[in-house]
Amino acid sequence: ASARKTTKVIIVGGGGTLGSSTALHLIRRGYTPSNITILDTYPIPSSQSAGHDLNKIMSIRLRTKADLQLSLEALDMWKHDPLFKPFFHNVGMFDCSSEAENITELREYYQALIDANAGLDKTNFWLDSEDEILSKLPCFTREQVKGWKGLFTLDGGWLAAAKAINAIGLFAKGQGVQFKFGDAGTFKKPLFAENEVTCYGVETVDGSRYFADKVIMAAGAWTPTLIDLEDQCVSKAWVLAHIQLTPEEAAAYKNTPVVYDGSYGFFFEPNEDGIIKVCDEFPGFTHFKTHQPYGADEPKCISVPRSHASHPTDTYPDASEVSIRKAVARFLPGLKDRPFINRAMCWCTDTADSNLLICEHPKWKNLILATGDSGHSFKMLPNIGKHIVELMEGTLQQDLLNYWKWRPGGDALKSTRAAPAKDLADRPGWKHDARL
Ligand code: FAD
Ligand code: FSA
Repeated sequence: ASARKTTKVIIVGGGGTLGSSTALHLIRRGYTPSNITILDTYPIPSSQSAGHDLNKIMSIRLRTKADLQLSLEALDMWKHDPLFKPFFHNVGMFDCSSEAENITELREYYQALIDANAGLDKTNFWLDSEDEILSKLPCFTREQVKGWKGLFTLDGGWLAAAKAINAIGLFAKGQGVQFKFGDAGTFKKPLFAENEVTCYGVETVDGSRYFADKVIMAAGAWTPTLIDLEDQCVSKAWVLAHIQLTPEEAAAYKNTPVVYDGSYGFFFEPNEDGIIKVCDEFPGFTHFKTHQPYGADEPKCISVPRSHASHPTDTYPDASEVSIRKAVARFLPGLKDRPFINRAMCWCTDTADSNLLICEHPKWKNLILATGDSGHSFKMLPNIGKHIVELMEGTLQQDLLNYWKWRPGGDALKSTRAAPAKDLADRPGWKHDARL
Protein backbone atom coordinates (compact mmCIF):
# COMPACT_ATOMS: atom_id res chain seq x y z
CA ALA A 1 0.00 0.00 0.00
CA SER A 2 2.81 2.45 0.79
CA ALA A 3 4.40 1.71 -2.60
CA ARG A 4 1.13 2.72 -4.21
CA LYS A 5 1.29 6.13 -2.52
CA THR A 6 4.73 6.88 -3.94
CA THR A 7 4.82 5.06 -7.31
CA LYS A 8 4.77 7.43 -10.29
CA VAL A 9 2.98 6.26 -13.41
CA ILE A 10 2.85 7.74 -16.92
CA ILE A 11 -0.02 6.64 -19.17
CA VAL A 12 0.69 7.25 -22.86
CA GLY A 13 -2.72 7.41 -24.57
CA GLY A 14 -4.45 8.14 -21.27
CA GLY A 15 -7.13 10.11 -23.13
CA GLY A 16 -8.37 6.91 -24.79
CA THR A 17 -10.15 3.75 -23.71
CA LEU A 18 -7.61 1.44 -22.05
CA GLY A 19 -5.50 4.36 -20.83
CA SER A 20 -8.31 6.26 -19.09
CA SER A 21 -9.52 3.02 -17.48
CA THR A 22 -5.99 2.48 -16.14
CA ALA A 23 -5.91 5.96 -14.61
CA LEU A 24 -9.27 5.32 -12.92
CA HIS A 25 -8.16 2.04 -11.39
CA LEU A 26 -4.85 3.47 -10.20
CA ILE A 27 -6.81 6.09 -8.28
CA ARG A 28 -9.31 3.54 -6.96
CA ARG A 29 -6.44 1.38 -5.74
CA GLY A 30 -4.87 4.14 -3.70
CA TYR A 31 -2.17 5.58 -5.98
CA THR A 32 -1.58 9.28 -5.36
CA PRO A 33 -3.39 11.07 -8.20
CA SER A 34 -0.70 13.74 -8.60
CA ASN A 35 1.81 10.91 -9.26
CA ILE A 36 -0.22 9.83 -12.30
CA THR A 37 0.48 11.62 -15.60
CA ILE A 38 -1.79 11.20 -18.60
CA LEU A 39 -0.13 11.99 -21.92
CA ASP A 40 -2.23 12.19 -25.07
CA THR A 41 -2.19 14.05 -28.36
CA TYR A 42 -5.77 15.22 -27.77
CA PRO A 43 -7.52 16.28 -24.54
CA ILE A 44 -9.50 13.56 -22.80
CA PRO A 45 -11.80 12.20 -24.24
CA SER A 46 -9.29 12.16 -27.08
CA SER A 47 -11.02 12.93 -30.34
CA GLN A 48 -8.88 10.38 -32.15
CA SER A 49 -9.55 7.55 -29.68
CA ALA A 50 -11.50 4.63 -31.13
CA GLY A 51 -13.79 5.21 -28.16
CA HIS A 52 -14.60 8.80 -29.18
CA ASP A 53 -17.97 7.88 -30.59
CA LEU A 54 -21.70 8.35 -30.02
CA ASN A 55 -22.16 4.73 -29.06
CA LYS A 56 -20.60 1.28 -28.86
CA ILE A 57 -22.12 -2.16 -28.46
CA MET A 58 -22.29 -3.77 -25.04
CA SER A 59 -22.95 -7.50 -24.95
CA ILE A 60 -21.43 -10.69 -23.57
CA ARG A 61 -18.92 -11.89 -26.16
CA LEU A 62 -17.07 -15.21 -26.28
CA ARG A 63 -14.54 -14.49 -29.02
CA THR A 64 -11.51 -15.17 -26.85
CA LYS A 65 -11.06 -17.25 -23.73
CA ALA A 66 -10.85 -14.13 -21.58
CA ASP A 67 -14.08 -12.65 -22.96
CA LEU A 68 -16.58 -14.31 -20.62
CA GLN A 69 -14.89 -13.10 -17.46
CA LEU A 70 -14.15 -9.65 -18.89
CA SER A 71 -17.62 -9.06 -20.29
CA LEU A 72 -19.38 -10.26 -17.12
CA GLU A 73 -17.21 -7.95 -15.02
CA ALA A 74 -17.86 -5.10 -17.45
CA LEU A 75 -21.62 -5.74 -17.48
CA ASP A 76 -21.73 -5.58 -13.70
CA MET A 77 -19.88 -2.26 -13.68
CA TRP A 78 -21.91 -0.71 -16.54
CA LYS A 79 -25.04 -1.64 -14.58
CA HIS A 80 -24.03 -0.79 -11.03
CA ASP A 81 -20.91 1.42 -10.82
CA PRO A 82 -22.10 5.01 -10.27
CA LEU A 83 -19.43 6.39 -12.61
CA PHE A 84 -20.46 4.18 -15.56
CA LYS A 85 -24.17 3.55 -14.98
CA PRO A 86 -25.41 6.76 -16.67
CA PHE A 87 -23.78 5.71 -19.94
CA PHE A 88 -25.24 2.21 -20.36
CA HIS A 89 -28.44 2.14 -22.41
CA ASN A 90 -29.57 -1.39 -21.60
CA VAL A 91 -32.05 -1.65 -24.50
CA GLY A 92 -31.03 -5.22 -25.46
CA MET A 93 -29.26 -6.54 -28.51
CA PHE A 94 -30.36 -8.77 -31.36
CA ASP A 95 -27.61 -10.79 -33.11
CA CYS A 96 -29.33 -12.06 -36.23
CA SER A 97 -29.11 -13.45 -39.75
CA SER A 98 -31.24 -14.86 -42.54
CA GLU A 99 -28.41 -17.03 -43.95
CA ALA A 100 -28.45 -20.72 -42.99
CA GLU A 101 -24.73 -20.98 -42.19
CA ASN A 102 -24.75 -17.87 -40.02
CA ILE A 103 -27.92 -18.98 -38.24
CA THR A 104 -26.19 -22.25 -37.35
CA GLU A 105 -23.22 -20.31 -35.95
CA LEU A 106 -25.52 -18.03 -33.97
CA ARG A 107 -27.29 -21.05 -32.49
CA GLU A 108 -23.93 -22.48 -31.43
CA TYR A 109 -23.03 -19.16 -29.90
CA TYR A 110 -26.37 -19.08 -28.04
CA GLN A 111 -25.70 -22.61 -26.75
CA ALA A 112 -22.17 -21.64 -25.68
CA LEU A 113 -23.60 -18.75 -23.64
CA ILE A 114 -26.04 -21.10 -21.93
CA ASP A 115 -23.31 -23.72 -21.36
CA ALA A 116 -21.04 -21.12 -19.75
CA ASN A 117 -22.94 -21.78 -16.50
CA ALA A 118 -23.05 -18.10 -15.68
CA GLY A 119 -26.82 -17.79 -15.43
CA LEU A 120 -27.03 -16.48 -18.98
CA ASP A 121 -30.07 -18.64 -19.73
CA LYS A 122 -32.09 -16.03 -17.85
CA THR A 123 -31.08 -13.18 -20.12
CA ASN A 124 -30.51 -14.79 -23.55
CA PHE A 125 -33.29 -16.00 -25.83
CA TRP A 126 -33.40 -17.60 -29.24
CA LEU A 127 -35.88 -15.80 -31.52
CA ASP A 128 -37.07 -18.23 -34.16
CA SER A 129 -40.11 -16.63 -35.72
CA GLU A 130 -41.14 -13.33 -37.26
CA ASP A 131 -43.63 -12.81 -34.42
CA GLU A 132 -40.96 -13.26 -31.77
CA ILE A 133 -38.67 -10.85 -33.58
CA LEU A 134 -41.39 -8.23 -34.09
CA SER A 135 -42.24 -8.37 -30.39
CA LYS A 136 -38.69 -7.13 -29.66
CA LEU A 137 -38.40 -4.86 -32.71
CA PRO A 138 -41.80 -3.24 -33.25
CA CYS A 139 -40.30 -0.63 -35.59
CA PHE A 140 -39.41 -3.36 -38.13
CA THR A 141 -41.92 -4.77 -40.65
CA ARG A 142 -42.91 -8.40 -41.06
CA GLU A 143 -41.70 -8.28 -44.67
CA GLN A 144 -38.31 -6.97 -43.49
CA VAL A 145 -37.61 -9.76 -40.97
CA LYS A 146 -38.74 -12.66 -43.17
CA GLY A 147 -36.38 -15.60 -42.58
CA TRP A 148 -34.41 -13.82 -39.85
CA LYS A 149 -33.49 -15.74 -36.71
CA GLY A 150 -31.15 -14.96 -33.90
CA LEU A 151 -30.14 -14.38 -30.35
CA PHE A 152 -31.75 -11.66 -28.27
CA THR A 153 -29.90 -10.65 -25.14
CA LEU A 154 -31.16 -8.55 -22.28
CA ASP A 155 -27.52 -8.06 -21.25
CA GLY A 156 -26.86 -5.97 -24.33
CA GLY A 157 -27.39 -2.44 -25.45
CA TRP A 158 -25.23 0.54 -26.18
CA LEU A 159 -22.69 2.65 -24.37
CA ALA A 160 -22.48 6.43 -24.73
CA ALA A 161 -18.82 5.99 -25.48
CA ALA A 162 -17.13 9.41 -25.58
CA LYS A 163 -19.28 10.58 -22.67
CA ALA A 164 -18.11 7.64 -20.53
CA ILE A 165 -14.43 8.42 -21.20
CA ASN A 166 -15.18 12.07 -20.47
CA ALA A 167 -16.63 11.06 -17.09
CA ILE A 168 -13.36 9.28 -16.23
CA GLY A 169 -11.45 12.41 -17.33
CA LEU A 170 -13.54 14.69 -15.11
CA PHE A 171 -13.08 12.36 -12.16
CA ALA A 172 -9.31 12.12 -12.74
CA LYS A 173 -8.99 15.93 -13.05
CA GLY A 174 -10.99 16.39 -9.86
CA GLN A 175 -8.62 14.02 -8.06
CA GLY A 176 -5.51 15.89 -9.21
CA VAL A 177 -4.12 13.65 -11.99
CA GLN A 178 -1.58 15.49 -14.20
CA PHE A 179 -2.46 15.94 -17.90
CA LYS A 180 -0.36 16.94 -20.92
CA PHE A 181 -1.90 17.21 -24.37
CA GLY A 182 -0.83 18.40 -27.85
CA ASP A 183 2.91 18.17 -28.61
CA ALA A 184 3.59 18.18 -24.86
CA GLY A 185 1.50 15.00 -24.54
CA THR A 186 2.56 13.25 -27.74
CA PHE A 187 4.99 10.39 -27.14
CA LYS A 188 8.29 10.55 -29.00
CA LYS A 189 10.46 7.97 -27.26
CA PRO A 190 10.93 6.14 -23.99
CA LEU A 191 13.75 7.22 -21.65
CA PHE A 192 16.11 4.69 -20.10
CA ALA A 193 18.42 4.56 -17.13
CA GLU A 194 22.15 4.06 -17.77
CA ASN A 195 21.71 0.28 -18.00
CA GLU A 196 19.59 0.94 -21.14
CA VAL A 197 17.07 -1.58 -19.84
CA THR A 198 15.09 0.20 -17.14
CA CYS A 199 12.54 2.60 -18.59
CA TYR A 200 12.15 5.63 -16.37
CA GLY A 201 10.18 8.06 -18.44
CA VAL A 202 9.05 9.45 -21.75
CA GLU A 203 10.14 12.26 -24.04
CA THR A 204 7.33 13.97 -25.94
CA VAL A 205 7.35 15.66 -29.34
CA ASP A 206 7.96 19.17 -27.89
CA GLY A 207 11.10 17.88 -26.15
CA SER A 208 9.57 17.71 -22.64
CA ARG A 209 10.73 14.83 -20.44
CA TYR A 210 8.54 13.13 -17.88
CA PHE A 211 9.86 10.66 -15.31
CA ALA A 212 8.07 7.75 -13.66
CA ASP A 213 8.49 4.29 -12.11
CA LYS A 214 6.14 2.73 -14.66
CA VAL A 215 5.24 3.76 -18.22
CA ILE A 216 2.02 2.32 -19.65
CA MET A 217 1.80 2.38 -23.46
CA ALA A 218 -1.94 2.50 -24.17
CA ALA A 219 -1.85 4.36 -27.48
CA GLY A 220 -4.31 2.04 -29.24
CA ALA A 221 -3.78 1.78 -33.00
CA TRP A 222 -0.76 4.09 -32.71
CA THR A 223 1.15 1.80 -30.32
CA PRO A 224 2.83 -0.30 -33.06
CA THR A 225 4.02 2.95 -34.72
CA LEU A 226 5.60 4.15 -31.46
CA ILE A 227 7.26 0.97 -30.11
CA ASP A 228 8.36 -1.96 -32.26
CA LEU A 229 5.83 -4.70 -31.50
CA GLU A 230 7.45 -7.14 -33.94
CA ASP A 231 4.30 -7.32 -36.10
CA GLN A 232 2.11 -8.56 -33.23
CA CYS A 233 -0.42 -5.80 -33.92
CA VAL A 234 -1.75 -4.56 -37.26
CA SER A 235 -3.75 -1.34 -37.07
CA LYS A 236 -6.92 -1.15 -39.12
CA ALA A 237 -9.73 1.32 -39.71
CA TRP A 238 -13.44 0.69 -39.57
CA VAL A 239 -16.03 3.11 -40.82
CA LEU A 240 -19.25 4.65 -39.62
CA ALA A 241 -21.92 7.02 -40.91
CA HIS A 242 -24.64 9.09 -39.24
CA ILE A 243 -28.21 9.79 -40.35
CA GLN A 244 -30.22 12.71 -38.96
CA LEU A 245 -33.85 11.93 -38.11
CA THR A 246 -36.68 14.34 -37.39
CA PRO A 247 -37.99 14.23 -33.79
CA GLU A 248 -41.07 12.29 -35.01
CA GLU A 249 -38.91 9.71 -36.81
CA ALA A 250 -36.59 9.41 -33.83
CA ALA A 251 -39.52 8.74 -31.49
CA ALA A 252 -40.45 5.66 -33.55
CA TYR A 253 -37.02 4.13 -32.96
CA LYS A 254 -36.71 5.00 -29.28
CA ASN A 255 -35.46 2.09 -27.13
CA THR A 256 -34.85 -0.10 -30.19
CA PRO A 257 -32.31 -2.81 -29.32
CA VAL A 258 -28.95 -2.79 -31.10
CA VAL A 259 -29.36 -4.97 -34.20
CA TYR A 260 -26.24 -6.75 -35.52
CA ASP A 261 -26.00 -8.97 -38.61
CA GLY A 262 -22.44 -10.05 -39.46
CA SER A 263 -23.22 -10.01 -43.20
CA TYR A 264 -24.38 -6.39 -43.10
CA GLY A 265 -23.36 -4.48 -39.99
CA PHE A 266 -25.28 -2.88 -37.16
CA PHE A 267 -27.14 0.22 -36.04
CA PHE A 268 -28.17 1.95 -32.85
CA GLU A 269 -31.31 3.77 -31.76
CA PRO A 270 -31.09 7.55 -32.30
CA ASN A 271 -29.28 9.57 -29.65
CA GLU A 272 -30.85 12.57 -27.92
CA ASP A 273 -30.28 14.67 -31.08
CA GLY A 274 -32.03 12.18 -33.36
CA ILE A 275 -28.80 10.83 -34.87
CA ILE A 276 -28.58 7.17 -35.88
CA LYS A 277 -25.13 5.56 -36.31
CA VAL A 278 -24.76 2.77 -38.87
CA CYS A 279 -21.66 0.60 -39.45
CA ASP A 280 -20.93 -2.11 -41.98
CA GLU A 281 -19.02 -5.29 -41.04
CA PHE A 282 -15.81 -6.14 -42.91
CA PRO A 283 -12.18 -7.07 -42.10
CA GLY A 284 -10.93 -3.45 -41.79
CA PHE A 285 -8.60 -1.24 -43.85
CA THR A 286 -4.85 -0.93 -43.31
CA HIS A 287 -2.63 2.03 -44.20
CA PHE A 288 0.84 0.59 -44.75
CA LYS A 289 3.82 2.95 -44.87
CA THR A 290 7.53 2.76 -44.32
CA HIS A 291 8.01 3.75 -40.73
CA GLN A 292 10.51 3.15 -37.92
CA PRO A 293 9.00 2.61 -34.48
CA TYR A 294 11.28 2.94 -31.44
CA GLY A 295 13.30 -0.26 -31.00
CA ALA A 296 13.25 -1.33 -34.66
CA ASP A 297 16.73 -1.52 -36.25
CA GLU A 298 15.51 -0.03 -39.50
CA PRO A 299 12.34 1.36 -41.12
CA LYS A 300 9.71 -1.30 -41.75
CA CYS A 301 6.33 -1.65 -43.38
CA ILE A 302 3.73 -0.73 -40.74
CA SER A 303 0.05 0.18 -40.88
CA VAL A 304 -0.04 3.79 -39.63
CA PRO A 305 -3.39 5.27 -38.51
CA ARG A 306 -4.69 8.52 -40.05
CA SER A 307 -7.24 9.81 -37.62
CA HIS A 308 -10.43 11.63 -38.53
CA ALA A 309 -9.51 14.17 -35.83
CA SER A 310 -6.24 15.13 -37.57
CA HIS A 311 -7.59 14.66 -41.10
CA PRO A 312 -11.25 15.68 -41.04
CA THR A 313 -11.47 16.06 -44.84
CA ASP A 314 -10.33 12.49 -45.58
CA THR A 315 -13.05 10.46 -47.23
CA TYR A 316 -13.64 6.73 -46.94
CA PRO A 317 -13.51 4.26 -49.86
CA ASP A 318 -16.47 4.06 -52.28
CA ALA A 319 -16.99 0.43 -51.22
CA SER A 320 -17.75 1.62 -47.67
CA GLU A 321 -20.49 3.93 -48.90
CA VAL A 322 -22.01 0.99 -50.79
CA SER A 323 -21.87 -1.42 -47.87
CA ILE A 324 -23.13 1.06 -45.28
CA ARG A 325 -26.02 1.88 -47.64
CA LYS A 326 -26.70 -1.86 -47.85
CA ALA A 327 -26.85 -2.04 -44.06
CA VAL A 328 -29.24 0.95 -43.98
CA ALA A 329 -31.48 -0.74 -46.57
CA ARG A 330 -31.49 -3.92 -44.48
CA PHE A 331 -32.17 -2.35 -41.10
CA LEU A 332 -33.83 0.98 -41.90
CA PRO A 333 -35.43 0.58 -45.35
CA GLY A 334 -37.47 3.77 -44.94
CA LEU A 335 -34.23 5.75 -44.63
CA LYS A 336 -32.26 4.07 -47.39
CA ASP A 337 -31.87 7.22 -49.51
CA ARG A 338 -31.38 9.59 -46.60
CA PRO A 339 -28.07 11.53 -46.78
CA PHE A 340 -25.29 10.70 -44.35
CA ILE A 341 -24.39 13.72 -42.23
CA ASN A 342 -21.05 12.38 -40.95
CA ARG A 343 -18.71 9.71 -42.19
CA ALA A 344 -15.59 8.72 -40.30
CA MET A 345 -12.86 6.14 -40.03
CA CYS A 346 -11.92 4.90 -36.60
CA TRP A 347 -8.68 3.01 -35.81
CA CYS A 348 -8.10 -0.16 -33.79
CA THR A 349 -5.24 -2.65 -33.67
CA ASP A 350 -5.67 -6.40 -34.21
CA THR A 351 -3.52 -9.18 -32.78
CA ALA A 352 -3.25 -12.55 -34.54
CA ASP A 353 -5.50 -14.34 -32.01
CA SER A 354 -7.66 -11.31 -31.01
CA ASN A 355 -6.40 -11.45 -27.44
CA LEU A 356 -5.16 -8.21 -25.96
CA LEU A 357 -1.44 -7.51 -25.63
CA ILE A 358 -0.98 -6.49 -22.01
CA CYS A 359 2.49 -7.22 -20.68
CA GLU A 360 5.81 -5.73 -19.72
CA HIS A 361 8.05 -5.27 -22.75
CA PRO A 362 10.39 -8.29 -22.78
CA LYS A 363 13.49 -6.13 -23.32
CA TRP A 364 12.61 -3.11 -21.22
CA LYS A 365 11.74 -3.15 -17.56
CA ASN A 366 8.84 -0.95 -16.39
CA LEU A 367 7.60 -0.29 -19.93
CA ILE A 368 4.15 -1.88 -20.02
CA LEU A 369 2.14 -2.45 -23.17
CA ALA A 370 -1.65 -2.20 -22.89
CA THR A 371 -2.94 -2.59 -26.43
CA GLY A 372 -4.05 -5.14 -29.05
CA ASP A 373 -7.73 -4.22 -28.55
CA SER A 374 -8.64 -6.21 -31.69
CA GLY A 375 -11.61 -3.99 -32.39
CA HIS A 376 -13.87 -5.14 -29.59
CA SER A 377 -12.56 -3.61 -26.39
CA PHE A 378 -14.65 -0.54 -25.71
CA LYS A 379 -17.11 -2.55 -23.64
CA MET A 380 -14.29 -3.24 -21.18
CA LEU A 381 -13.77 0.45 -20.35
CA PRO A 382 -14.97 0.01 -16.74
CA ASN A 383 -12.81 -2.99 -15.83
CA ILE A 384 -9.82 -3.39 -18.15
CA GLY A 385 -7.76 -0.86 -16.22
CA LYS A 386 -8.06 -3.01 -13.10
CA HIS A 387 -6.25 -5.83 -14.88
CA ILE A 388 -3.64 -3.48 -16.35
CA VAL A 389 -2.86 -2.29 -12.81
CA GLU A 390 -2.72 -5.94 -11.63
CA LEU A 391 -0.20 -6.69 -14.39
CA MET A 392 1.83 -3.68 -13.30
CA GLU A 393 1.77 -4.87 -9.67
CA GLY A 394 2.56 -8.49 -10.58
CA THR A 395 -0.78 -9.88 -9.37
CA LEU A 396 -2.57 -10.55 -12.69
CA GLN A 397 -4.23 -13.97 -12.72
CA GLN A 398 -2.23 -16.67 -14.54
CA ASP A 399 -4.62 -17.33 -17.43
CA LEU A 400 -4.86 -13.64 -18.35
CA LEU A 401 -1.07 -13.31 -18.11
CA ASN A 402 -0.84 -16.14 -20.58
CA TYR A 403 -3.46 -14.85 -23.07
CA TRP A 404 -2.01 -11.33 -23.05
CA LYS A 405 1.72 -12.16 -23.10
CA TRP A 406 4.30 -10.97 -25.67
CA ARG A 407 3.81 -13.51 -28.47
CA PRO A 408 5.38 -12.72 -31.89
CA GLY A 409 4.24 -14.92 -34.77
CA GLY A 410 0.83 -15.51 -36.30
CA ASP A 411 -1.04 -13.36 -38.77
CA ALA A 412 -2.38 -10.12 -37.32
CA LEU A 413 -3.24 -8.86 -40.84
CA LYS A 414 -6.00 -11.47 -41.00
CA SER A 415 -6.37 -12.01 -37.26
CA THR A 416 -9.49 -14.07 -36.49
CA ARG A 417 -11.51 -12.28 -39.16
CA ALA A 418 -13.04 -13.65 -42.36
CA ALA A 419 -10.19 -12.30 -44.54
CA PRO A 420 -7.02 -10.19 -44.33
CA ALA A 421 -7.53 -6.42 -44.27
CA LYS A 422 -7.16 -4.58 -47.59
CA ASP A 423 -5.01 -1.47 -47.83
CA LEU A 424 -6.61 1.96 -48.14
CA ALA A 425 -4.13 2.93 -50.87
CA ASP A 426 -5.76 0.36 -53.18
CA ARG A 427 -9.34 1.39 -52.41
CA PRO A 428 -11.00 3.68 -54.98
CA GLY A 429 -12.67 6.73 -53.49
CA TRP A 430 -10.33 7.15 -50.54
CA LYS A 431 -9.31 10.82 -50.90
CA HIS A 432 -6.83 12.44 -48.54
CA ASP A 433 -4.24 15.19 -48.42
CA ALA A 434 -0.56 14.38 -48.64
CA ARG A 435 0.24 15.10 -44.97
CA LEU A 436 0.72 11.96 -42.87
P1 FAD B 1 -7.94 4.27 -28.14
O1 FAD B 1 -9.19 4.40 -27.37
O2 FAD B 1 -7.96 4.64 -29.58
O3 FAD B 1 -6.85 5.14 -27.38
C1 FAD B 1 -5.58 5.39 -27.91
C2 FAD B 1 -5.15 6.76 -27.44
O4 FAD B 1 -3.77 6.97 -27.76
C3 FAD B 1 -5.92 7.89 -28.11
O5 FAD B 1 -6.47 8.72 -27.13
C4 FAD B 1 -4.86 8.62 -28.91
O6 FAD B 1 -5.09 10.02 -29.04
C5 FAD B 1 -3.60 8.32 -28.10
N1 FAD B 1 -2.34 8.48 -28.84
C6 FAD B 1 -2.06 8.13 -30.11
N2 FAD B 1 -0.79 8.44 -30.42
C7 FAD B 1 -0.24 9.00 -29.31
C8 FAD B 1 1.05 9.52 -28.99
N3 FAD B 1 2.05 9.54 -29.89
N4 FAD B 1 1.24 10.03 -27.76
C9 FAD B 1 0.24 10.04 -26.83
N5 FAD B 1 -1.00 9.55 -27.09
C10 FAD B 1 -1.23 9.04 -28.30
N6 FAD B 1 -15.76 -1.99 -29.20
C11 FAD B 1 -16.81 -2.46 -28.50
O7 FAD B 1 -16.62 -3.02 -27.41
N7 FAD B 1 -18.09 -2.35 -28.96
C12 FAD B 1 -18.36 -1.75 -30.16
O8 FAD B 1 -19.51 -1.64 -30.57
C13 FAD B 1 -17.28 -1.25 -30.91
N8 FAD B 1 -17.54 -0.64 -32.10
C14 FAD B 1 -16.53 -0.13 -32.81
C15 FAD B 1 -16.84 0.53 -34.00
C16 FAD B 1 -15.84 1.09 -34.76
C17 FAD B 1 -16.18 1.81 -36.06
C18 FAD B 1 -14.48 0.97 -34.30
C19 FAD B 1 -13.34 1.55 -35.09
C20 FAD B 1 -14.18 0.32 -33.11
C21 FAD B 1 -15.19 -0.25 -32.35
N9 FAD B 1 -14.95 -0.91 -31.13
C22 FAD B 1 -15.98 -1.39 -30.40
C23 FAD B 1 -13.57 -1.12 -30.65
C24 FAD B 1 -13.14 -0.16 -29.56
O9 FAD B 1 -13.47 1.17 -29.91
C25 FAD B 1 -11.63 -0.30 -29.35
O10 FAD B 1 -11.31 -1.67 -29.15
C26 FAD B 1 -11.12 0.49 -28.14
O11 FAD B 1 -11.73 1.77 -28.09
C27 FAD B 1 -9.60 0.63 -28.25
O12 FAD B 1 -9.11 1.25 -27.09
P2 FAD B 1 -7.57 1.67 -26.95
O13 FAD B 1 -7.43 2.31 -25.62
O14 FAD B 1 -6.68 0.55 -27.28
O15 FAD B 1 -7.35 2.78 -28.07
O1 FSA C 1 -19.88 -6.51 -30.18
C1 FSA C 1 -18.86 -6.02 -30.56
O2 FSA C 1 -17.77 -6.24 -30.04
C2 FSA C 1 -18.94 -5.07 -31.71
S1 FSA C 1 -17.42 -4.44 -32.19
C3 FSA C 1 -17.90 -3.42 -33.57
C4 FSA C 1 -16.87 -3.34 -34.68
O3 FSA C 1 -17.31 -2.42 -35.64
C5 FSA C 1 -16.66 -4.68 -35.31
O4 FSA C 1 -17.88 -5.12 -35.83
C6 FSA C 1 -15.56 -4.58 -36.35
O5 FSA C 1 -15.29 -5.84 -36.90
C7 FSA C 1 -14.32 -4.04 -35.70
O6 FSA C 1 -13.85 -4.96 -34.74
C8 FSA C 1 -14.58 -2.71 -35.06
O7 FSA C 1 -15.67 -2.85 -34.13
